[in-house]
Amino acid sequence: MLVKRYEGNPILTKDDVPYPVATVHNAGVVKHDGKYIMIFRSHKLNGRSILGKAVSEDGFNFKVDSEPFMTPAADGPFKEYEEYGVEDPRIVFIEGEYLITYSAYSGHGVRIGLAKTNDFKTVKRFSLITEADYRNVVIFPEKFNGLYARLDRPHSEISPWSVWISYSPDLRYWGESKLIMKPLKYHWDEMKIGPGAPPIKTSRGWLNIYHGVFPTMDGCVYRLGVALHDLNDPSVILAVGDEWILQPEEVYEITGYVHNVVFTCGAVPEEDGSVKIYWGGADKVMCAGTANLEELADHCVYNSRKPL
Ligand code: BMA
Repeated sequence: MLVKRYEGNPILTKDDVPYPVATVHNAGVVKHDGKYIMIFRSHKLNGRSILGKAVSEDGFNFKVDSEPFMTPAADGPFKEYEEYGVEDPRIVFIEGEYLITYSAYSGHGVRIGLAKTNDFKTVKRFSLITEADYRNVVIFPEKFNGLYARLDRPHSEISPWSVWISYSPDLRYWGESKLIMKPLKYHWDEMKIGPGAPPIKTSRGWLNIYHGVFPTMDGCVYRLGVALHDLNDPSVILAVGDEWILQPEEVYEITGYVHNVVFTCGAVPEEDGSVKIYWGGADKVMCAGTANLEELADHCVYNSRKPL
């Protein structure tokens, strides 16, 4: 098994949150000042989402702040686009600051907001960096030829939901977009794919842990897979593991708010070559597991399917 589930799963549930929520899931996680910081999504009891913060010494035992970290903007240009909630945060550290990309929902659709923080005490919204309908934006933790790079997943009925790359000089204006990976017909990720955790740098390439969706008579199944991007040119996908690395198997992944879902927004590489992967179980609880970065790269390379 490539991903070993933490024996104490789920690591965080609504019962750990000191304000009323129905779920705790789809969290971005980073290491900051020797501690693990988790920014997680919760459904409030009206069905709309907010973001909370939890802190841990060991990456598994988290304590939740007494107040939410981000709620929909109450005024300014973000208000109109966050009316229905803020969801699925990803965090990356680049050039001295943490960037948080999150889904902003409103009656105008779903688009991506970018917020910045240095300390996770205060957070400042920077820009809405896509129009509707986009989800799953992850920013690379390094620049390429002086440009920021991001993976994203536009909504399209013509070409199935696929992964694109775009570049920006300033995090505000994005362009040079290119389609780089598509779902594969009659395969576990045939319906949709989307970036998951921000890409992780390894000696063999950027490791991209993504989610794939398969439609069944009993609804959709969300699983995780892994792809390897070229270190110097992340628009080049070197290999994609043909098989998933994680699928809903435990009770807390099979039943919950939405059943049969494992969905990642964050993974933390460690100095010993392991990686802690965090995922939402059935859109209701937070789970963690560990994997080995070399083994994940092997998984991409030794039984690879084509990205396009
Ligand atoms: C996606 C997003 C995720 C969610 C997943 C499974 O479309 O809404 O936040 O985890 O569906 O319900």
